[in-house]
Amino acid sequence: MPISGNRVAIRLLVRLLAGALLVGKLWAQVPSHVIELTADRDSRYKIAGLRTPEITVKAGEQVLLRVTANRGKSWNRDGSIHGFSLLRAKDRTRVEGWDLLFKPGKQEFILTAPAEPGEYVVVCTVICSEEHEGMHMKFTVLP
Ligand SMILES: [Cu+2]
Repeated sequence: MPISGNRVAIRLLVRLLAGALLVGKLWAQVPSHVIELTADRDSRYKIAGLRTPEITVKAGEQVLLRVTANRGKSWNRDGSIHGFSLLRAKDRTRVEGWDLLFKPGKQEFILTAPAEPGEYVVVCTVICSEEHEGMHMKFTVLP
């Protein structure tokens, strides 16, 4: 009796430790730089507290992009209602890994900032209304 009781206790302990390790691992993967963005129904990016939305990151850092997307007047067949594509300001070329599509509601992306400091621009890639062309914002990468 005491032996099987010990076994149960040990099994429980092992499970608890495994659970704690898993939680620790997941926690470690969550970047500390969190960007809260709204891609809104009026074809505008919005960031709370900023009159003109703008994102600033450090070169190569991990960021968590937390997005709330609200449907505009039109959207893609696949259900994407806004896009988010990062371009180099100097030549408008796309940055790999930063071509995102948003579905209605909340969603999160873990992204790695460009290695090269400089000026970038975010543009919407979904024709979300007649105002779509105006859906862009400044994005700065600091050294
Ligand atoms: Cu758009």
